[in-house]
Amino acid sequence: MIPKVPRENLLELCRRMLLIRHFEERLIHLHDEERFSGHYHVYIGQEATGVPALSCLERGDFLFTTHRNHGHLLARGADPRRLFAEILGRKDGYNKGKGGTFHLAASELGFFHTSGIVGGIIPLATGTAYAARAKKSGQITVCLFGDGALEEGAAPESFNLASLWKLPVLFLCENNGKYGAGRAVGAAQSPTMAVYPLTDLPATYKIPAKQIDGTDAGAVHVAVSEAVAKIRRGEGPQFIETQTVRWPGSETNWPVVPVATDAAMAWDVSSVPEAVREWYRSSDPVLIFIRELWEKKQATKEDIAELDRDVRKAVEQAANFALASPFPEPEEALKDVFA
Ligand SMILES: Cc1ncc(C[n+]2csc(CCOP(=O)(O)OP(=O)(O)O)c2C)c(N)n1
Ligand SMILES: [Mg+2]
Repeated sequence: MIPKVPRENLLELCRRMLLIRHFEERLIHLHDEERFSGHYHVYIGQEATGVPALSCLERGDFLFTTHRNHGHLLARGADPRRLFAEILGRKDGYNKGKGGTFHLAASELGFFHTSGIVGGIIPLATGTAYAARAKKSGQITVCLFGDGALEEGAAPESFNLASLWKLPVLFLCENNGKYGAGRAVGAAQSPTMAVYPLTDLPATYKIPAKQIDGTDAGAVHVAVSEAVAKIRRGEGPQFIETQTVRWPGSETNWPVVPVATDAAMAWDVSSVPEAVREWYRSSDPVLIFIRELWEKKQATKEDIAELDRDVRKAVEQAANFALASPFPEPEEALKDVFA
């Protein structure tokens, strides 16, 4: 289903999902062209979780994210030029090129820290929730992490305190089926987690927990807006598990683009290589959302094609901006350092 918001908001959600998709496909090519080095991860396949979820937040709220962070920043309205520049280690990046893909911080967007340490942000998010409650600031915290993070001891320790102290935090677990989890809600089981379903873990700590289809933007919007309303009313932490089907391009150690996404694939997947066609036909959250917009008469095929073209152009300009940005001076390494 599509979120119950005005048409212009629906088109903005679509634009952000397409932006994430084209940005990251371009990023993979930049890596293949050796424009940056080191490991990195992409958010492709999870766009219908991050985009509608973060649209439910207020400007001053706090966010924490993981190694799969680019999509979350773009969902929150990050400037793709500064994001590309940061990942490429350039001066015009969000962190002057010193954070890179793994340590992106954009405090103006509420992102204080991105961590590649699986589970590491869960206690940090519990901490900002504690601070906001102590200061009575009304801000809430959203902590975005993967299914693998629940294996870390920091997760249940944080759930315990968050529940005990009724902290204003949403734990949003994006289950992308790394360990063979299925798409059907409730079907996800991990061979490295004794707890099944995953929502039983927060529920043990008396945190209300829901499982939803993470490829359904409308379901995500309903679940997150309800959870956020409860948190703002002082009802304490909430937990949501969104289930997505892992993008075939993320199956290998280094991401690969099996086919360049075109919005028209929402209606015709014949151009998609057969080996990955099923994912694009039935599990691609961006194409599902586009199809729904059209079916519900919120956009014509021409509207979608125009949006797709505009986003591609913006992504190309952003990549060129980043490539033209200088690397930081060597002495920058000694600045912004606390000792
Ligand atoms: C504490 C810690 N242990 C192990 C790793 C290595 N590692 C990197 S990603 C990853 C899997 C994470 O799975 P999940 O949290 O579900 O995120 P996904 O990549 O599936 O989105 C692991 C084990 C790490 N980065 N940090
Ligand atoms: Mg995972």
